[in-house]
Amino acid sequence: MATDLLIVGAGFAGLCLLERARRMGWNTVLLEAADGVGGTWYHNRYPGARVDIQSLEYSFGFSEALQQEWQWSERYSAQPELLRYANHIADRFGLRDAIELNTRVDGAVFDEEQACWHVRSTDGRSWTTRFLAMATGPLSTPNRPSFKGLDRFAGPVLHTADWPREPVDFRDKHVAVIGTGSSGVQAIPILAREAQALTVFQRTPAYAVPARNGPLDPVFEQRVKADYPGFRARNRRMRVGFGAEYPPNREKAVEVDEARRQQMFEERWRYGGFSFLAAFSDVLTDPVANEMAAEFLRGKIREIVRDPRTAELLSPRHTVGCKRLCVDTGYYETFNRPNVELVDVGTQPIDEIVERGVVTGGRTYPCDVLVLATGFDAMTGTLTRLDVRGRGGRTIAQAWQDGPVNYLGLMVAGFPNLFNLVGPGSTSAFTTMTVAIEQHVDWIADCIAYLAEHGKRTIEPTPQAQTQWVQTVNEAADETLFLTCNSWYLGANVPGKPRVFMPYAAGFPTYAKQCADVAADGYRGCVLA
Ligand code: NA7
Repeated sequence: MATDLLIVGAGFAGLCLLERARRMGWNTVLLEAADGVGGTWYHNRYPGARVDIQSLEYSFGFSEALQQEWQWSERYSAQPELLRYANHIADRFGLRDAIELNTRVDGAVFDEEQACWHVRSTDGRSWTTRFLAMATGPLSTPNRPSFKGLDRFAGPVLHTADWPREPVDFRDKHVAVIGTGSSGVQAIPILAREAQALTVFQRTPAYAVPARNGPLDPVFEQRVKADYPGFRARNRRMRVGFGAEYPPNREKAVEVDEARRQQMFEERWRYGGFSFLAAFSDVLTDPVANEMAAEFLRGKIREIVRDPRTAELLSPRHTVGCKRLCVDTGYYETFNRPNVELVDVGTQPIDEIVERGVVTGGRTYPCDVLVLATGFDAMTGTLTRLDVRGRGGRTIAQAWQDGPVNYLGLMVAGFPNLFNLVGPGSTSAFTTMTVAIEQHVDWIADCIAYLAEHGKRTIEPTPQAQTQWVQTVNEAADETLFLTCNSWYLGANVPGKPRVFMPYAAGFPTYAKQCADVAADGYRGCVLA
């Protein structure tokens, strides 16, 4: 039997869409490759894995009962609690009977005659559905660099995004970590405490601002819960979908005196997390202001790290915020430990991995366990690996060979009735994920309902509307400093990937309004048939 909607992925986005589909009364199935729900929070079980947005903001607002009853224990929740939250949603809203676990989708074909999708899994099963929603996540395909000799390594090779379920014992082990993005920065302080010795291979140093994590303040929680809808609405008006409690400073760093600049940077450093980037309104747009913020952070590194050479190596030179800012707990402090060594692989890349070590700059660094904190083939990596074929048998990989093209980030020309959630062309990781997800879920649900009301079977964007949207996304990026470094936003972390800025950088309110206007205009830019 054909379903109304088939969702791929049981992460936060898939669960949220499934809950809505249930309420809409649609016959829906959700396919998930893993043996549990939770997506990102299922796979990223590395020590220290934790959300970098405050828990009260990184949570769903679609159900007042849910947001009232759920209790976060910390200001920034750790992975196990986030995984419990995903499972709670699946149970509380009775979603499990629509979810098929251990079911890896490997392809889908659009049937032009019947106007439906035929979806198949790796174990040979198939489904037919009117609408297909890819809730496969923007950060879900691990990036595993092809280091020479990696397969010869005698010990375990663990990727942060594909971490074993059983606890890993690092006692008496010499551990090597490659990568110092958000995952590495979270894992390194804990691995340093657990392992006998830790060697960190750093290609690009990271800017990190302390999370100031701790138990959730009950007074703050009470205040938020007294008016959760108002709290959500205020956050939705923020460019990034969070931070309304501690709004951006409207002053410009370049227009205030040195004392005021230091005071504001210091205040935000003390508050912690992403608020630092909002210390002044020009930090992310004016290179001079950005360098002031960068120098403040480098000053903190010099204060914290005792060995001047290590402090210098840890000091980034790129634009702050160009790569996602890391939100840490004791990261720089870790390099004061006698059992931790930092190795620069920015100037001299890793030559090879040998049976019991990593070779770079003519030296072999011994290790028993290798941790790859090397990130993701972000935003496009999961979809382009699937054999999803639209009109004329064209695959997403073909349509996106020069970079992702789409309309509003939600739909791709030639792929009718296919929706992509929180992927390229939408604000995605530039907005707190739960806010971005709920906006997409609302839009998709309204769209499907509209088609039913108007007796239409399919919707797809016109190539012209798509081209214009890609231009809009590029123009928004041109106004920022995000093009000045090699980030996963640009695909620059994966060799050979087209260098295209993928998220939409104009801010959540602008994006949400554009999506709403398109819908209000009867899905302007789309063909409804
Ligand atoms: P990131 O932020 O992409 O970080 C990956 C790290 O791995 C980064 O330091 C990379 O250096 C490094 N890397 C990647 N390939 C190599 C090779 N070949 N050699 C040495 N070092 C390498 O991924 P994360 O998992 O930390 O975080 C991803 C997002 O998840 C994060 O932004 C949050 O949104 C949550 P590079 O900087 O590319 O020089």
